[in-house]
Amino acid sequence: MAKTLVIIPTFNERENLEPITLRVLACDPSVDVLVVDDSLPDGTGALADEIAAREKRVQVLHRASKNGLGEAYLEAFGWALSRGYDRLVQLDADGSHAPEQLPSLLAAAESTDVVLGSRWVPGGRVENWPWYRRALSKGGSTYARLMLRLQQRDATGGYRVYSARALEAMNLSDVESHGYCFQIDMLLHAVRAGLTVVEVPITFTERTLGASKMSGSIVLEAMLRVTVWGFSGMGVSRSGTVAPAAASREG
Ligand SMILES: Nc1nc2c(ncn2[C@@H]2O[C@H](COP(=O)(O)OP(=O)(O)O)[C@@H](O)[C@H]2O)c(=O)[nH]1
Ligand SMILES: [Mg+2]
Repeated sequence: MAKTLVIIPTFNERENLEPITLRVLACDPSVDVLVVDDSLPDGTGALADEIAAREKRVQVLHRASKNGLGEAYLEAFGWALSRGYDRLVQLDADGSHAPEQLPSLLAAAESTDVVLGSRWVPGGRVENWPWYRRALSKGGSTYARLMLRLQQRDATGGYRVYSARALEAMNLSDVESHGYCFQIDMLLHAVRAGLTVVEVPITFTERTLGASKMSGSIVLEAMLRVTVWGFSGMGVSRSGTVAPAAASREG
């Protein structure tokens, strides 16, 4: 059976951590959990250690400072690959991604390299998001799709499954995005590596506890990087293949 790790990034998520971890453990008895905590004295890291002491399937990766979601995930991917995990799941700590939907993502992962939990395909939904977050998410995905010629509808979502084989093929050493642009960066890397990507509808529910870490600088980073990638030919060509300019850049 595939060895699966659910990676939960945390930054100031003390109220959310225990419920989400227990829900993940309950929804699939075969998965392990890795909490990747960017230290903040709100005690999330200490709570993660307490949970890990009780639950054999939970481990914690402590990072010294907050350097963004991208770096936290890259460190976690390296951790997981070096320990022989076959499938790596990304899942937010704040309850927006329902662990109860994990079986449908994992089922899709049986026959594809990358699974995107998608809010913007038929059957996908967003609950309790204010209009501006909805617009930002939909607008961001649409802009990335047009600039980079991606086929996928939800380029910015953070509920995903990667096979270890996919991550190894993706040349992660040149992923530089810090904020949520990391999700677009990863999708672009997957497509450029010729991997198969499938979208599975999810219901995304806005958090009820704690605060979002979304900020103006995160939005700006995504806009700038996607624009630069688009104009420098890093996207996918009209025929759906990697553009020659981009392909040679990789070599
Ligand atoms: N380790 C780590 N986790 C982060 C960082 N920024 C955000 N997160 C986590 O990423 C997930 C999504 O963040 P959130 O603020 O809910 O984003 P939103 O849903 O777009 O508003 C949550 O689990 C956060 O705790 C970071 O810099 N480091
Ligand atoms: Mg959130």
